[in-house]
Amino acid sequence: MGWRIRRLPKAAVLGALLASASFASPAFAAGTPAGTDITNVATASYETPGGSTIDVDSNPVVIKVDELLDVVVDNTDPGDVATQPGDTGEVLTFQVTNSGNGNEAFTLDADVAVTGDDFDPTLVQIVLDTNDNGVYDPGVDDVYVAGTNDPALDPDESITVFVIVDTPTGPTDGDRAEVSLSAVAVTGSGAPGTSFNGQGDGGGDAVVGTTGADDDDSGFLAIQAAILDLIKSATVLDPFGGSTAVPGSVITYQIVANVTGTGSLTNLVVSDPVPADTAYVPASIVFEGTGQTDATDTDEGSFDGTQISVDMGTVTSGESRTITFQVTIQ
Ligand SMILES: [Ca+2]
Ligand SMILES: [Ca+2]
Ligand SMILES: [Ca+2]
Ligand SMILES: [Ca+2]
Repeated sequence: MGWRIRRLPKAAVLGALLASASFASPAFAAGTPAGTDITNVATASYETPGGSTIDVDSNPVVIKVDELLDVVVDNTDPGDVATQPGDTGEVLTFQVTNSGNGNEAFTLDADVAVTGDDFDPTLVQIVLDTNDNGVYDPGVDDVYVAGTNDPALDPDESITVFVIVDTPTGPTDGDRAEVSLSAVAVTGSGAPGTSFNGQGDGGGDAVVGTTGADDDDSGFLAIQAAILDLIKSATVLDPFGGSTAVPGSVITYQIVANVTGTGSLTNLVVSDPVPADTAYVPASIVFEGTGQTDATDTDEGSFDGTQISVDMGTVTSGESRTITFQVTIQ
């Protein structure tokens, strides 16, 4: 070590070394910032036979902190991103964090052809959350171009990254697709401990950390295709209490809307024209057991003079809705 400590009892030297061995607590998760000089001087003092005190310093030892290259990628979607066959512009969200101790830029790459899943989406683009609001803002957030706007992050700094994909028409309900985003330190990556001489921030070396300066994580698309079945039936009540279809008989039509698959159908509207040779029975629409007015108003049902209509709103898979209405045979 080259200590120049003279005329000191052994215990005094040890005490001085211990006193200087504690460093300030690091402010960053990644540790002391790259380029920081750690300077250490040992001191000692002793009394002369004449009673005066003599102080002795060691030479300073300066150690420059090298740059650790580390990165962490996390998919931050709360679950599978719901999509439907042929849908475009689906958004998967990731967070890229510089877990090293220097400023570092990262090369991003998205893999949409991961195998072992059910289908491959098409990559549209990778987008950086330039306005840092966590939301994909088309035309506002910058489109990422490798080598041009590789995000440069300070230690512990994160950036949100969006991977925009299109869903092909082939997959069916329940199919999933994996989408992976990787980030690699521009200075270098590889086995932990790999050193790039003199390329660290602040003049030290750049050293690959435990992450290999290369990380990736995956998000998933899942096809949620709701399927609608409309089942119609009719019962007849004749003027004699029987079920013959004669003039004057009342036909009660029942329409059941069954939604299966996954996801939901929105703005589901069921209409049925009143058949020729029949007359609509006023105010006969019943939706889910509740009588409806014929007017277009606050309830779900209406009759416009030629057809009945019921606006069911959003119906989730696994649910069904029932309509009945009546006509009289002329
Ligand atoms: Ca750097
Ligand atoms: Ca795939
Ligand atoms: Ca944004
Ligand atoms: Ca109504």
